[in-house]
Amino acid sequence: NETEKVNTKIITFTRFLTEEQTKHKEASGDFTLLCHALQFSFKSIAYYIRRASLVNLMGLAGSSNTTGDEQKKLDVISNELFIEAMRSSGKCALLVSEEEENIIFFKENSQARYAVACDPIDGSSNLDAGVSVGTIFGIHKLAEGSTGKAEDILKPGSELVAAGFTMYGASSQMVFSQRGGTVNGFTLDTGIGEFILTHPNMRIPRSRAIYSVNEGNSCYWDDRVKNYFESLKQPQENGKPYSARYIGSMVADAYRTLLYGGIFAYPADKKSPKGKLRILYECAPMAMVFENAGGQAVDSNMKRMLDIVPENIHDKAGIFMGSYDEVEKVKAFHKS
Ligand code: AHM
Ligand code: MG
Repeated sequence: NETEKVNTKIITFTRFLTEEQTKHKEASGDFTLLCHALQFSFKSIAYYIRRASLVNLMGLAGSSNTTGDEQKKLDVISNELFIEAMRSSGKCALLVSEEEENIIFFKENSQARYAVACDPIDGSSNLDAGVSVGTIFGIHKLAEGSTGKAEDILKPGSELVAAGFTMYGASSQMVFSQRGGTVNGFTLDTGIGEFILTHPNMRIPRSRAIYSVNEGNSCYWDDRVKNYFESLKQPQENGKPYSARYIGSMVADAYRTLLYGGIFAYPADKKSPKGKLRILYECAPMAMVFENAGGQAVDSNMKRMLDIVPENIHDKAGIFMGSYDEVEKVKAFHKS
């Protein structure tokens, strides 16, 4: 009959942000408020995903329920939640979403100084099977004097102010990093409705014999990519080949790679010469997280992912990211 031991010294994401803000004397609090709006959208999306099978949110948009109401697909709901959170924060001048063809300009937020790119539900083809999906986000600051234009978001990942993702799995995990800073992981405690700092200063293992790629595409790969993955399947120094792990949800594959190490790839190939994953809201935010955790991320030409400047908001790139030494190995293969 022992009384429950309660940890009263928990660091919530809110507290974390407040403490970060005090480190920057010049900070106005705008960034903190923008992040509060972000975490609200993650909590809401997590909530709707948890309830999905109960309230029939799964399946295609456009289907009707018994009362004839339009049922919305989860990725439509998540996109709308995200847009509304950014609009109402007052701190977001423009938003790029995977679900929107064009940039959304929030003209009413005339004092806003930030531009956000997001994929509200990445990996949504996994939703109906209850497999982990996630939201990916990147935050840029507007140029001095700008009130928001396309150039404010068509920037290389190296200029991101902050980036990260939330994975909606057995629990919801948020990974957050600021430019040049550490990577911190938070777990959503649904009881108190707060993201709690559970993974401070995340560091990706230097190497690990795990590869994560859609091998079904190997017939489209060029020889270098084929040979590289083939080499991983041969016994290594310890006599064992690499293990394959591929969920098909970038956020889930990336989260595992961040924790366990290894390599995640979606190479450019003959079918998708520019790759499949989008630079602004898939590749660049992940690249910043991986670099800040001690790993690396490059495109199919072995160019640093964070240096790639997209011309259009939905531009794609091939990607290889993961443990430092695993990416070094890919680069060496590319040269040979
Ligand atoms: P989506 O943004 O349409 O959900 O597509 C992105 C997803 C990533 O999460 C995942 O890494 C990749 O597509 C999987 O693609 P594939 O099914 O071709 O392996
Ligand atoms: Mg996506």
